Parts: sequence; structure tokens; C-alpha cells
Amino acid sequence: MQFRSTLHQFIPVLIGFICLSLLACSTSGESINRNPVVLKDTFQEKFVMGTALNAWQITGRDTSSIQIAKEHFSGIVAENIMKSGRIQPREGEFNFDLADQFVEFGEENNMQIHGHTLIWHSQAPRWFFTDEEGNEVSPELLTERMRKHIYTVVGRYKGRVHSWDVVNEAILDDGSYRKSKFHQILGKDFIKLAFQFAHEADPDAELYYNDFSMSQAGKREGVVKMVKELQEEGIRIDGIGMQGHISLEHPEIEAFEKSMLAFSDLGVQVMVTELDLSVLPSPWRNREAGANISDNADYEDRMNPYKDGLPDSVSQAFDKRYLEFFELFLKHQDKVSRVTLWGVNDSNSWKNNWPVRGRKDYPLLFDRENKAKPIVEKLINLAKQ
Ligand code: 9MR
Repeated sequence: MQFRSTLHQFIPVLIGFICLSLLACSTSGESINRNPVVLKDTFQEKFVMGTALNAWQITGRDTSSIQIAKEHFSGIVAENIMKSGRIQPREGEFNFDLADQFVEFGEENNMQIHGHTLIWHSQAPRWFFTDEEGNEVSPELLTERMRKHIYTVVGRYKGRVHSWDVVNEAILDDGSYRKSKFHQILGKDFIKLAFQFAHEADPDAELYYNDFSMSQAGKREGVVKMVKELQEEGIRIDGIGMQGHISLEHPEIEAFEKSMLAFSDLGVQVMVTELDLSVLPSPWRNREAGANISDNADYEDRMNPYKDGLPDSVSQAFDKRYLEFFELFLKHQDKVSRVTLWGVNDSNSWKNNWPVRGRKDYPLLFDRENKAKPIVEKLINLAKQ
């Protein structure tokens, strides 16, 4: 009698337990279906999947993005904090706080750590090019400042940072040298010197040249010529980074492939760096937007059409375009050593503020809530094929 009444009391509890277990299974099943495996594992045999980290992520304040970075990416690059203006804002005053945290984070999580960037005309502090009297520095003084900067930064992370963007964006779309301060003062030799100093500071680090709009014929030829010259002079250069700031229209995939092949023919690695896919209208319809921060346009409402979300047709075009590019990267996986997304999620992206400030763009693989977009699963399936 007593046993029966205990059983009666127990049955609803048992049913509740079974229902809860079923619910838990179906939820985890759903998440498994939605996100069967993580990007980095699927791409492991093909190339490193990297992401850029910002200061909020590096310092751990943006916990949910950091979780995505750990889960999905096997390589990291600092979006801003290793640039010369940040790391040596005044001559001889090095600020390594964030860079140290960035490198420690990569080490703790077994990630390939890439350094960006040693010599770049943009964001270089003004003092670099000015002497004590306020005049332009001599070639000798600029060389000395470059040497000290590179030795100090590369030397600090010797054996810990896998590779460096030694020189960034030194060639224009027509293949000529950018008339930067470095070029005005030292001529094209500044490139050779930068690679030489980086190699001296860490003989085991891989050294790369990195630039945008690399599918432009002129730039392709200019970069090939420059790299050949470095090689002929016995300067170590291990790879070329093709920044992937693409849009739904530009560049043509065939032109991108042509550059990948031309670079790989030089006997160096090819990397797709800074990948993001803008869906917003460009102020310059007929050409690739590039990534020159000084090229920008005023805000107009018509230029910000997706404030409330992406229409299905645009999401489909976005997926199709990402898939086409990844098909290309996979086709040439023997040449491509890394593909790096320029940010973890859409809210982090510089594209929300360039070339027009204050827009809502959707260029990355994770949405503003750090949820994987459908493209993540599509890329995983593509890589598994
Ligand atoms: O994404 C970066 C943005 O947050 C910075 O304000 C900007 C200036 O330092 O640099 C952006 O990153 C650039 C990269 O370092 C080099 N290639 C072009 C990128 C976009 O401008």
C-alpha cells in the first residue's frame, strides 16, 4: 500500500525528468546541427583560420567575442595595438602593455601569432620623420629610427610571434611606389632595410609584405617586381599578404586568383589577410574601394540601406560571394597558408565607419550577438567536401 502511494508520487517526477532530458537533447542536437564543428578544426589541414582582435577583446572585456575567437580561430593578429603610433607614441617611449597581453593570449590558446605591422605610412607617429629642430629627418636618422623600432618590437617577441607584416601598403594601384614619408626620405630602400632589420631581430620569424587591392593588374606587377628585387638582393621575404577587403561587386575573382598565382610563382607563401565582405553601396561604384583610410565620403541616408537588417536577397548574395572566395582559397590550399578575418563580429568591424562613417555593415562571419551566421556552416561543409 505504502509502496504504491510512493510510486504514485514518483511517476510525475519521473515523467518530468524524461521530458527535461528530451528537451536538453533536442536543444544540444539543434546546436550541433546549427554549428556541427568549428571553423579552425575543419580548415586545420588546409590553412590557418585567423581573426583580428581589438583592445576590448585582448583585455578580456569583450568576453563573448573572445570565446568565439578561441573556439573558431587558430591564428590571431592585433587589429591596431602593434602599429607604430600605438607602440612607440613618442621617441623611445614604448608601450607594450596591450601587445604583451595579446601575445600571452595567443600562447595560452595555442594560436599562431602574427604581428601587424612594423613599417606603415599610415598611423606612423609624426616624430618618426621630424628631427629635434622640427625639420624633416635625414636618411641616416630615419634608418636609425626604423632600426631601433624594429629591433625593439621584434626583439621583444623573438621566438613568440610567428610572423610579421614588415612593410604595409607601399605600392599604389598603378604599381608605382607610394610617395610616403619613408619613400620620400629613403627611396624604395626603406623596404629592403625594414626586412633586413626584422630578420636581424628575429632570424626565425617569417616576414611578409601586406597590401590591399592586390588584384589590380598594376599593383600585382608592382609587388611582383619589388619582391623579385628583394630576392635578388638576398633579402628574406617569406610571404605576401593579400588584404581581402572585398564587396559584393569587387574585385573580380579571376583577377584575385591571377594575383595569388603570380605571388606564389615567386616562391613565397600567399596569405589572405584582413578578409571582410561589405554589402553596403560604395561611393565609388566602378572601382574597388581599397582600404586607404584617407579616401572617404560623407554620410547620406541612402548609403546606409540595411539599418534594420539584411534582406534575404542580400544575405544570399553575401553567402554566395564568401563561398566563391573560399572555393578559390581551397582550390589553392597548397599555396595559401592563412586566411584571416578582419574582426570577430559585425559590430567590431571598421567597415561600419569606412568609407562612410556611422553605417551598419555586415562583413564578417559572426553577427552582432556573436552568433554564427549561416555562412559558417556552409564554409565548414565546403571544406569537408
Ligand atoms: O581596422 C583598423 C581600424 O580600426 C583603424 O582605425 C585603422 C587605422 O589604424 O586601421 C584599420 O586596419 C587597417 C590595417 O591596419 C591595414 N590595412 C587596412 C586596414 C583598414 O583600414
